[in-house]
Amino acid sequence: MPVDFSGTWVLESNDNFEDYMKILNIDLVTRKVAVQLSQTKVIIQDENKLTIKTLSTFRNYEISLTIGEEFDECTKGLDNRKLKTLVSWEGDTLVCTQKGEKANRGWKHWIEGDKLHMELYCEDVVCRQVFIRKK
Ligand code: YOG
Repeated sequence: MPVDFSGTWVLESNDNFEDYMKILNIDLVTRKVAVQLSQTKVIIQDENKLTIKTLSTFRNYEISLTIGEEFDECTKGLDNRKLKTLVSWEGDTLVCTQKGEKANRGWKHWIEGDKLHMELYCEDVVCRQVFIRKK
């Protein structure tokens, strides 16, 4: 296990989230609410199993997966698409590809000090989020 992402992480910056939501065809009213939200990631990592909860006052989203094994993801409550999702290690970075209707979709997570970094991408849009570890 290269790195342990387990912990509770609170959103500190959220760059370009609006464009990421636009490219996923999220409607204006929902975007206006979502862009204002604080998000908390609760990550449980156990060997090659991973649960990631993304929590907010508006909606929650949770995935559980085995690293290195493709699974069916449905982004229920987000853009409600069906994806073939694969999460794997690239060094100490967790890299996710989400095959589906939208090209070049996925995300990356890595840790620098007490910060959890995330890149969310879809087509030509990249959203960058930074979370701070909750003590
Ligand atoms: O995380 O894939 O950590 O699943 C991205 C929202 C906003 C709802 C959140 C609720 C994409 C309305 C998940 C925000 C925008 C906007 C809190 C990102 C879609 C709808 C849930 C993600 C991975 C990696 C784990």
